[in-house]
Amino acid sequence: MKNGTTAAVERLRRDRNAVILAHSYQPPEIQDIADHVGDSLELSRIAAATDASVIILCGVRFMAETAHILAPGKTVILPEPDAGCPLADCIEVPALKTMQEMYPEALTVLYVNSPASVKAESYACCTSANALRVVEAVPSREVIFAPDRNLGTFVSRHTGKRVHIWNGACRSHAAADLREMRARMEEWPDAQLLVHPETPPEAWELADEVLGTGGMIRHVASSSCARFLIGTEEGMVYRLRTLFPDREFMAAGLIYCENMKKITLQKVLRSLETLGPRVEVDPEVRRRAYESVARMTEVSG
Ligand code: CIZ
Repeated sequence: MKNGTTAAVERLRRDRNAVILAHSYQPPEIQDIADHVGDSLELSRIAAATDASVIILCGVRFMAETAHILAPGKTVILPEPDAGCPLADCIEVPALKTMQEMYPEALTVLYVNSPASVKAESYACCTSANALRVVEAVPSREVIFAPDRNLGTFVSRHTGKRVHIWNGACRSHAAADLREMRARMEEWPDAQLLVHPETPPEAWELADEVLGTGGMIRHVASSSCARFLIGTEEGMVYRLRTLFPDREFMAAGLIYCENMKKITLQKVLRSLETLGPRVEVDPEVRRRAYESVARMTEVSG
């Protein structure tokens, strides 16, 4: 039976013509109530195409900003305004411009985990699902890749481009504990280990596949393996268990993002009641960031 909060969210979502989008790292109760659960690429595409008037973005700030860049006519709401991303916050416009002056031949590819103001200074954005394809498609031999150094290293190893890498990291993924990963591998020797490219390259050496969350879902769907160890934020284990109840999943060590867990059902309900807190990107920043974000959505994951 539905509890009172869930029922109230469902009623108000209809009354407000709202769509609830949740990232795969969100808590189970948010994934369960969402209209769509996915990675940044999927959520961006849905935000751009939806005919809902209100987008409730259950994720972190840069995701809500990206939705507003793509859908400026919509009311975009982040139910917890303090849900930020330390990786996104580690890059600012003046420092990027200094790097661009150092490498004048390079076009800038920006991981979507970045502020709107910095996106406005980039050639193209990407997600972990399409980083290799986006970088390959950029019309320059040299690329500045920011802000995640591990994803940048992955891009540098797997594309033909000369890549200048910004020295930032997702602190949750960068702290992945390799000893714990090895212990889980001993516990489930028949399992495949899937790790995210935001984890350190040493983790990739242990893994069967290095994939973003969308890639993990596609990999499991096409694999005959029964068990998987998951080396990304722990919300993804719930997502995979929901999608594939006939398989087994275990976290390959604790990778936990406290910002992703700040959104609760109560906050979603309050957002539907008050139509806030809104995320609005400054119109001039939006205009300059739009093309870069659109280039990301055009490349397959
Ligand atoms: O692209 C995204 O949504 C992030 C932040 C991770 C992933 O691999 O989905």
